[in-house]
Order: sequence, then C-alpha cells, then structure tokens
Amino acid sequence: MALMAGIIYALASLFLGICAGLSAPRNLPANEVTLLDSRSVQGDLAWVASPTEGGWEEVSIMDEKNSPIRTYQVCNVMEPNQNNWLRTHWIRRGAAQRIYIEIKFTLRDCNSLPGVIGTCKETFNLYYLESDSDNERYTHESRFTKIDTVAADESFTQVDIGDRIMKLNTEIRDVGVLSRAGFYLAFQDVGACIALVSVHVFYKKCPLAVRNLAQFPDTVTGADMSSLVEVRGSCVNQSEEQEVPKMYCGADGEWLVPIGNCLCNPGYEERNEQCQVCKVGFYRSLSSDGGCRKCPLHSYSMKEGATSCDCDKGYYRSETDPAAMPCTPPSTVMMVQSKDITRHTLSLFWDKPEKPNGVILEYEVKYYEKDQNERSYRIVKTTSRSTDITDLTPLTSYVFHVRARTAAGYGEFSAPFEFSTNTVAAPVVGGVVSSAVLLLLVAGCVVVLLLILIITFIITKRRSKYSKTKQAEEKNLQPGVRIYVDPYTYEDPNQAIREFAKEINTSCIKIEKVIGIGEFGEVCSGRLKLPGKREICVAIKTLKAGFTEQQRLDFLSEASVIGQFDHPNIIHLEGVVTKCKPVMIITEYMENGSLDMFLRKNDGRFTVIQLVGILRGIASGMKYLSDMSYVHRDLAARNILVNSNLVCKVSDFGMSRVLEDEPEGAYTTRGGKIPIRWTAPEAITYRKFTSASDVWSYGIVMWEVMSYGERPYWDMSNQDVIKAIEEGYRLPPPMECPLALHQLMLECWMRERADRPKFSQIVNMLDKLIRNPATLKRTAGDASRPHPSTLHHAPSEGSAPSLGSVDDWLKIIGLEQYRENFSTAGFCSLESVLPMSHEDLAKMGISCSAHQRKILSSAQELLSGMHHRQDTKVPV
Ligand code: ACK
Repeated sequence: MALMAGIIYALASLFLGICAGLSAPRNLPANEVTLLDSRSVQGDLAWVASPTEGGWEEVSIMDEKNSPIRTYQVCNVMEPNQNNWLRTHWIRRGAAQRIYIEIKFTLRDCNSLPGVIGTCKETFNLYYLESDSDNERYTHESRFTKIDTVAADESFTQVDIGDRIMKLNTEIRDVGVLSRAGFYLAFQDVGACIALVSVHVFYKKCPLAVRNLAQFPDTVTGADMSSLVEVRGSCVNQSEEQEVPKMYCGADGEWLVPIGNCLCNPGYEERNEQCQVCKVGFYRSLSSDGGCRKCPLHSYSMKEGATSCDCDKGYYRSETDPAAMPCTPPSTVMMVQSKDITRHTLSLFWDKPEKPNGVILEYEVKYYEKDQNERSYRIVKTTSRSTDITDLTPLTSYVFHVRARTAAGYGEFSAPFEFSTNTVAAPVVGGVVSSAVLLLLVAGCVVVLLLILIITFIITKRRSKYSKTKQAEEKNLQPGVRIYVDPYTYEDPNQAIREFAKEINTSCIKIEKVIGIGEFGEVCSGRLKLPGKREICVAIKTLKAGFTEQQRLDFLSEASVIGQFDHPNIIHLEGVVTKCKPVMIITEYMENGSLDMFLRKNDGRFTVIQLVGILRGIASGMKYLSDMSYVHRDLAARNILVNSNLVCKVSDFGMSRVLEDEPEGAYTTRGGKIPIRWTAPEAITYRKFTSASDVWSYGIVMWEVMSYGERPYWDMSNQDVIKAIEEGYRLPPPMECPLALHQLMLECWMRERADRPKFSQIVNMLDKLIRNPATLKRTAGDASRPHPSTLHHAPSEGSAPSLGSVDDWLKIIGLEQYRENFSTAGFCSLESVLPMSHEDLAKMGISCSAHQRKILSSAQELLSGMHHRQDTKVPV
C-alpha cells in the first residue's frame, strides 16, 4: 500500500515541477509545420485508450501560469504482462512526406520502486498507422507499424520528487514516405510508470527564400533523409532572369546550392533582396549596371525609376554619349579646313573654340560619306588641332564635324564641312595599264605570295619540330610522350581552364544529393545529360559563394589538371561550370566513395587477388601520371575513389590542397604542410617531390589496402614516425598479407629514392603475382616477425626489435591508457596476455570494441610469432 501511495504521489506530483517552459507551445522554427501539438488543444485530447479503464488515463494539470495542459499517464508497474494502448485521433498528413514526432515525457526509475523487479519497465513503444479517412476503429491491431521503442535519457526517483527535480525527456522520431491522406499514432505501454507530457507532430519544409533576386516558394522536404528537391525560382518584381535560377531543398529544411540569378530592370536597383525603384534625381540605364546613380552634372530626373537623366536647359549630351556622361554647354569649333587631298586621304585642321568651358583634353572628328546614312559614321580622336583622315574612297564627298572635350564633357559638334577626295589616279606604271598587263601582274603577285607562304610554312614546321624535340630532351622524355602542363605556368590561369576543361551549361546538370563537404563547398551527386549523349551519373564539386578570385582559380586548377588526363585509373573530368554561379567541377561518379572508408566498411571481405587487383589499378594510374611527368604529392587511400565495379581511380588533384588543406597535413620544420605518414623522407626534409616519392606513398597505400584501411603507424605521433623511419624501421606486414606484397612495400620504402622501383616495374610485378596466385599464398604469419603493431626493421638493417613488458607493448600499440587495467587485473608478463578473450578485456574495463580488437589481434600475432620461433628454434 505504501508503495502504491508512493507511486500515486509520484504521478500526481509528476507535473508540478515540470511545467516551467511547457505552458506555451514552443516557437516553431520557420522550417517546421505542425500537424498536431497536444499543448495547444483546447479541452480534452480524448484519444482512444485500450483498455478503457486501468490503462492510460488523461490527466489535466495546470502549469505555472495556471493554464491547463493535457497529459496521459500510466503506472501499472506491479502487475505483469501489461499491454496498454493509447491512440491519437486521426492526423491529416497535408503535404508531409516525412513526419517528425517529438515526445516529452517523464519516466519513473524502476530501481527506485521496491518489489517491482520483473514487472516494471522503463520504455514504451511508438506505432503509426496510415489511412485515408478517420474511420479506424482499432487501437492496437497488428496493422500498426512500429516506429521505435522509446527509452528515457533521464528517469526520476522518489528523492527527485522530494527535491522537486523533474526530469523531462525529449525524444524525436521520424517516419518517411507517407502516402495516405492521414495517420494515427499509438503509444504502447508494457508496464512502465510514464507521463506523456506533450506530443508534437510536424514535418519540415524549406521556407520561402529569395536568393540572387529569385524567389523560391515554401517547399516540403523529400521523403528520404538524403533526398534533394530541385526548385526553380521566379524573379522578384521588376527583375528578369539572367540565368535560370534553381536551388535544392535538403531533408533538414535548409536550402542548398543556389544556381543562376535575376537582375533588376533598368530604373531599379537591388536592395534587401528586392528591386527598389531609383529615386528622383537618380537613374540606372542597364540591368547589368550596379546600383542607381545620381544624375550626372547638369542633368536631372523628375520621376522615380528613371533609366537616364535629361540635360538642364542650355546643356547638351550627344545621342551616342553614354548615360553617365555629364551634359555640357555648347562649345563650337568654328572653322574646319582641309589640305593635301589625295584619292584616299586628306588632312583636316580647325580653329580652337572661342569659349571652351575648361581645358581642352581632346578633339573628336566624326565623318561619313555624304551619300550614305549619317549613322554609319567613323570617329577619329586627337589631342592636336589637325588630323590625317585615311582609307577614304576616291572621288567621294565626305561630311566632317569636329567637337572638343573638356573636364565637363563633350561640347556640341561643329556645323558640317564637306570635302571630296581627289580624282588623280595612283601613280601605277605611268597611270595607264592595259587589262592584259594588269592580269599578268596579279597572276605574278599570286605566285610570289604562294611561294612565300610555302617557304614560311616549311621553316615554321622545322622550327616547331626542333623546339618540341628540344623540350622533350630537356624533360628527359621520349618525343611523342605527352607532358603535363602546370596551369599556374599560364600567365592567365583562366586560359588553362578554357584549354583543358569543357564548359558545361547548367541546364544539362541535375543535382540530386549532397554527398560530402569538400574543401571549397558541397560535393553533390547528380546527373549530366549532354546533347546527343546518354545521361550519366556525375559528382559535382561546388565552389561556395564569397570566394576570392584567387580561390576560384585554385578551385578550378584541379579541373585544368584532371582535364589533361585520360586513363581508366584516373578520375575523369566531364567539364566545368564557370560562366554562372556556383562554379562547379563535374567528374564521373564513383559509387563507393573514397578507398579508405570503403575498405573500413568492408573489413576482411575481399580475397587477396581482389586486393591485388585494386593495387594494380592504382599503380597503373600512377604509371600514367609519372609518364606524363606529373607528381601527385598526396597519394593516399583517402584520395583514391572506388566505383561500383571496384575500379580504383586516383583523384584529388587540387593544387593548393597539398600545402594548405590536406586533412593529414602537418607543418614541417621548413614551414609547409605535408601528410607526414604518406610522404618520403627526402620530400619531408628538403621538399624533393618526385615520382620516386610518389612510389613511397604508393607503398603506404599498399599497406592501407592490405590492412583494410588501418591508419599507417597507428597512433604514433608524426615526430615518432619521422624518427622511426630515420632509424630504419618500417611498417610490418598487415595480417594475412602475402610476403611478396610486403616485400614490394619495403622496396617502395627504400631510403635511397633511386633504389625504389618505378611505377612501370610495380605494375609488372603485380601482374606477375596475379598470374601466379600461388606466390601470394605465403603470408607474413608463416615467417618470423614482430607482431603487426610493431615497426619492422628494414631488411638490410638488422632484425626486428624484441618486445619487452606489457607496458612497453601497450605503448607500442598506442594503448598506454590501459596500463593500469592490465596491472590491476594481474597481467604482468606478455605470456599471460596471449590467451585473452573479448570477455576478459571487457571484465578488465576495456569496453571499446576497436581497442579490444587491436589488443587481441596484436596478441594473436605475438602468439603466432612465438610459436614459429619455438618451432624453428630461432633464438629470441
Ligand atoms: O569519402 P567520400 O565518400 O568520397 O566523401 C568524399 C566527399 O565527396 C568529399 O570529397 C566524395 N567524392 C568526391 N568525388 C567523388 C566522385 N567523383 N564520386 C563519388 N564521390 C566523390 C568523397
């Protein structure tokens, strides 16, 4: 009885302390639309409970502002086999495709209730049922679909009640792909002491937004958590499309990747994402101009929305002058004269204006053939008071006007002056030539011209052949081998982009999903449909807004690099979007993402031959790059992409990345950033990056592949890695790694770079191994070696270092933090560690499964090494 009284007290008082902050429905974010909020219901909720008595009960309580809140509670913790259902009324789905259910509840801690072991529960179940109308009679039939079992993060005890500390839990669950007109929710209690304080059901939308002067309507998010809904924007009032505006609505109700834009019409300017009319006294003449401008000197606009300004009385501007030109008072060149008239030329000279309105900066001569339309005139500018007019037609009358320009602008043109070109013929062979002679002369000229052209062509060809050979010699390359061109050697890097990357029209691209965040912006997947080609899946790297011109070039430099390559193991560039925003790089889509993640996800799932196939592909891509004299500098599994056929392609050719944004990049003593664990010693110490240093990195990639994405040198610090390599230590063979492959890794890690194999040799070696799979059978476990988390001494420099105490071993495998766990559990010698299991480790308090695995695999290797040493009687 005392217990029941306690529980009832608990429920009754459950709400007294928890109401703060609950009285009013919370302020809804702009991207949520409520379908049900139990807190805003006036009167009873009147949901359906089953059983109707003794199960869920509706309880009204008052919050601290004396407003009623409807809650449901149940607390049958002492009786076994509870099955109490509570079903909401029918909730109309509206536009929702994915709904979110936010439940606020309190839950009594079973441990604080004596005598309820076995009957008291600390969870409840959440269900839903879709239906087209509100005609559902059932409350807990099997037609309901379970959403989740909900547990409390916080439960409360009797003491908490005494202290009035009420622990309110908030849990959110979501359900997607709804298709019927509405749905019910149901709460199943199986013996807990719960109070449902509030239930809020909502869906998400991307709220109305204006970007780049295009308005995007409220858009309900897609059913899938990763789906993007493409929305076309419409230009705001008084603006027109420059490039089709589009944006994508993400599942969390955020707008992503704005594309295209609108521009304000003339007479309007952009302000606060709207086109606002230009005020009186201001004008804007072109939609491509900046904002509204003040009328130029001696001009005015009387109305709002002016596209140009009228000149003040007594001031003028010529029709051809731009709208920004000030109006000026008349300043007339008086007299224009000509001299030295020939068939094609004449010289003009004129007087200085009598009253110029300032210092004369230049004169402008306008002229046209008298019989032609005045609009097809020509202009000559000069700072002196005379000029030679050339290229005139013989025997033709011309009209000339002259005007002067001062700091105040141009004055009026002079009155027209008319002159004709001369009738005297050009002095050719005495002035009279028969048509036969003329024909001969023309034919002779053509022959001479042809001869000159042929000779010039031969000389140029020879020269270019010579310079190509010379260039190849300088690069120490065979003639005919294509060489990589560094886009930064172009005076204008935009030229390199134009040369190596095809411009793609955004209308051919459909963005579907965001798949990651790159260094410059989102990376999306989508589709590309080029005219006359079939649609293909693509990856789209975007450049976020707000980047500088230099960052834009850095971003696009990757495209100018990839665009030069054409190989099945190098990521293929489809093209770029540079003419509108956002700037994008489009490449082929690699379904399995980056190699390191892919290997970690598929730990142990591939055969050795499949792994060697992966390595062969990467080596082949690297051979192609080294043949083109391209040094990658950041070869690592994270920079290899994998497609659905397990084909690996070298990627990540960003130019700035190696030094600045490489996630593994660490500053060396000489300043620059380098991914230490993947980089050859000579590249770390004196920046000697060559194809041979890429070979070193390739050896590390081999090790990453064979260990399914293990981190090279585990948790060792970069400094310790540099020191260990310097002392001649090398990574040991990963578990089950064929010895032949580890041998190849060791060769890639030779100190002298000339001693390392070339990529062509690596490809040949891997081909040989693939052809003779028996050579891959011998694994490192068959030979004497240290355990896999211990560095291996390079073959030429002595045997593996021996292992010491448990403490030393833990230090080597980077798990020193467990020293005390081992010593407290009485494991003092390495031998005692060897037969351990996962359970043993868990009992010792080592619960992290990754650490358990590392300890056990290292112990196992240690064991196999010891057995082997005993079998072969190798002295330890
Ligand atoms: O490791 P991931 O899955 O592979 O996540 C990153 C993310 O984008 C940011 O770079 C992925 N990614 C980059 N390029 C491609 C591509 N061509 N195909 C598929 N995923 C790509 C990369």
